[in-house]
Amino acid sequence: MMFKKILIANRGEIACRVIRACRELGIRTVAVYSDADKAALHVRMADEAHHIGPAPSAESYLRSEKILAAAKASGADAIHPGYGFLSENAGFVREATVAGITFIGPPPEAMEAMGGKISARKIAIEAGVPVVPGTTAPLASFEEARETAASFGYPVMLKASAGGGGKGMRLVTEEGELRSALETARSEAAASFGDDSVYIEKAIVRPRHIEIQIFSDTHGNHVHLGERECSIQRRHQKVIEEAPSPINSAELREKMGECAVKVAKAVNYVGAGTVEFLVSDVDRSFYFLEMNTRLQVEHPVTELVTGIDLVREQIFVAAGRELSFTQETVALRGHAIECRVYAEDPEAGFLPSPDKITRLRLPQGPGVRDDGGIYEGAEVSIYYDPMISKFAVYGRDRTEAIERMRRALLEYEVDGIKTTLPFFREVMHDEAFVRGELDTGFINGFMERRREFAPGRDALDAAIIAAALHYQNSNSTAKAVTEQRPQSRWGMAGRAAAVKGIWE
Ligand code: MV4
Repeated sequence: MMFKKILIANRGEIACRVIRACRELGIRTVAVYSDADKAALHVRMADEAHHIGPAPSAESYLRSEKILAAAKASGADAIHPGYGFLSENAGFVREATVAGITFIGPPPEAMEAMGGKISARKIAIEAGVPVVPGTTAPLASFEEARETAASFGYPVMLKASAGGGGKGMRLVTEEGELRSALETARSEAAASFGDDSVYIEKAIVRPRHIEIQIFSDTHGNHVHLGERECSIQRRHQKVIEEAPSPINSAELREKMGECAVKVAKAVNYVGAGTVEFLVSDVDRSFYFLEMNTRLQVEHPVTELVTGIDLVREQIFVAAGRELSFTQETVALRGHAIECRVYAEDPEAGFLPSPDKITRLRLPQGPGVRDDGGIYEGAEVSIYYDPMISKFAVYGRDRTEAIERMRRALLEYEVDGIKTTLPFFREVMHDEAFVRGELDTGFINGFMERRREFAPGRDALDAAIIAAALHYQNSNSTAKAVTEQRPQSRWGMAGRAAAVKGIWE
């Protein structure tokens, strides 16, 4: 059995990514779109497209009845949810199943088991997987919080049971702060999730965020595909991801992989999933954090180092096939780095920069991959996540990958909107990044180093003029680089300096 037509219940780059996999398999594709997305790339790429309502996602991409109506009208036999929107909505999975349409993803029971943080912690503990020391029930009182915190010592972390994305999360460094922190966490949790239950954990100081990709089929096979290092985040949004993690040894990978598979087995998982861990930089002990029951944004880095097309595999698994690989045949090779390109201005505190893309030139050559959802002339909408593309490189080792990313980022040209590209050009030259010293405090540290070492206005002007003069008469490919409109003074000097080898 193979699907003839798949509806993609999403937009942007991930909708395009899924359409590509379907096309390779000869499966027809159905796009859905809101008023804001009439001219979007995913609509242009799909075989057919159905309008599902106004621009706000609450009135379009989040409306299960509209998506299901489009699926029925088009005769789709399966739905791929992408990530976000309805991808982790168990009710939607049940509605699709009742309508006789296959949901490409895990069973709703597995989603629900992992949906609540406390429930997920309990399952991990029962499966023999290490979790951060803490409570496995919501806190009943301040007294309970005080006693638990005292039993494993400060700092501690208060988290919303219904939580996610750092909302309702509070770091408490001493007992004096506990009472007010508990109140804030509760009211934030109530406001965000309509549920004020909060639990407590020992805080891991400046942890690494490392996650394991797992894959399961309907025949009881569960395999892990190694880790991704996702420590470089801003406001709980990942910004740069890589595979493998610069700190991971084969030994640690095997241990973490085994634990991830235990969690997957415990919930009878099916399809692609990710088990997140916090890893202590002190002794490399690791702790289960949560499981994401969907394909993740950063899946390309795993694809690059395993050679496995995760979306193709998702479709096969949903159609009932056995996994095309076993734990023994999965081999990790080389190193991949991904930068999430956002329509945001790094010079203005990463303020969204929605507008028309007037120029787009993508990097080419060895080892590059761009998963984009835009084109030259497209409008970036204010209504959705401002991520316009994911740019990834592959190298035989981390050094080659970094050098390739530096080179490719100089080729990447976007005009009309501000992007995070100039920021990435600088990070790729940051000493701590190059050494692989990554933790969840990386961006703050980077921004501090940047302020400290920022050249003055005169020095910048001199560097820009010198670089421009130097390349004006040269035939070097770098000429094109200096001709680009600088997106920031720093970015321009960064490019000039990188091209001149000042930072080498
Ligand atoms: C933690 C932690 C330290 N100790 N839990 C942030 C979002 C949520 N998924 C869990 N998070 C954290 N939980 C304990 N016990 C530190 C974080 C954290 C973090 C984790 C991953 C990536 C970036 C982060 C940034 C700040 C805090």
